[in-house]
Amino acid sequence: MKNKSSANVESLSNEKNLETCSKANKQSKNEKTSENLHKNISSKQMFSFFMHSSSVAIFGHINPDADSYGAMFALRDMCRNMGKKADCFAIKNAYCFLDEIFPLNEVRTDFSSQEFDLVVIVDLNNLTRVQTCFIDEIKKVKKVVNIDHHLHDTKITDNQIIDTSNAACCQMILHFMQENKQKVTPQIATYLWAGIIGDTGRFLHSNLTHEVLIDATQLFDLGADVQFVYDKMFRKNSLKDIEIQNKIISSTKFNKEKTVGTTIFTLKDIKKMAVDQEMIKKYTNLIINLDGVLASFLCMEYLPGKFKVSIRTKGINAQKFASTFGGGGHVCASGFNIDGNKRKVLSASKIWMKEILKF
Ligand SMILES: [Mn+2]
Repeated sequence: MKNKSSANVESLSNEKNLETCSKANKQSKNEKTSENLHKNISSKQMFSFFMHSSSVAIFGHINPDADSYGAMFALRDMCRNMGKKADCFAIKNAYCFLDEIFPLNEVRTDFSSQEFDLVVIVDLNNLTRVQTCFIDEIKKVKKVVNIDHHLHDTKITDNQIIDTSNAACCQMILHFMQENKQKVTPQIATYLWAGIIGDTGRFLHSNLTHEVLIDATQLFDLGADVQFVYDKMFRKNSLKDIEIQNKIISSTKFNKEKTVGTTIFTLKDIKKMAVDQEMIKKYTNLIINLDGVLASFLCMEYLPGKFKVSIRTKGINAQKFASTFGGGGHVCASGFNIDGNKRKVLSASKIWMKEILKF
């Protein structure tokens, strides 16, 4: 089944059930090694691309999360405040809390390379992570810049700032705006706050650093609407949420030692429960948060016969494991795609559950 998998590189999604990351990630955090800073251009050089453009198109990753949208909308507003035309491009997921935090009705899907002279790509650093329908048109644009915090093995452009010591891309946007003396309005601060809260699981994940707290404090002081973001993200539980947690707890298959678990949601399950995939994704960490569990797989059918597998780990390199299936992400939160039906995924998962303990 390995050869049938396709790229699905996970971001740390914002989740109600908070995540514990691996020791491996703890070791690497906050170290600005040469590996973290991949031949970056300076903040000033990056800003000159913005200065010398009149129209800016901004892209984040597939299945955008709060960090992706936060970085996109903050840069969009920065550009507009500089008197430029700027728009965010994305394919939205089903209506969810993100629609209530970000003006997703303003997101565009009709990207044309002729309309923009600068393309900005945030929160990803591999073109396969951009929504497929935009890629060909992006390649026609001469000026492309990239700001990101993921581990990477490919690059989109030489005009990049990659720093994996940041827990959220939104931190990098905050630094970028401050270094270039751009006003962080309360609205922009709220977008950036949402991104940091999303990617750190409201300061729970092991990617939490001194810098995250400093940046968060700054955003608080700049007028970020902290309670608004918390209300939308964490205080909107419904009976459906309980049903989903119930289903996960009752259907997860564990190994003998109860250290690895696999949960499968088929399209039929999702339809029967009358929920959407975004609602289920909020509980990606439910199993890994159990005491004693070292790894979990949440396999969700998103198109008939096509599954997204979200891996969560403690002390195991999920990113390396996912990369053997053409996926990727973070050390403690990664993913890959796989084709097949429920029976096939279940039988493959028995192998994953053994193999992942070796990573
Ligand atoms: Mn991110």
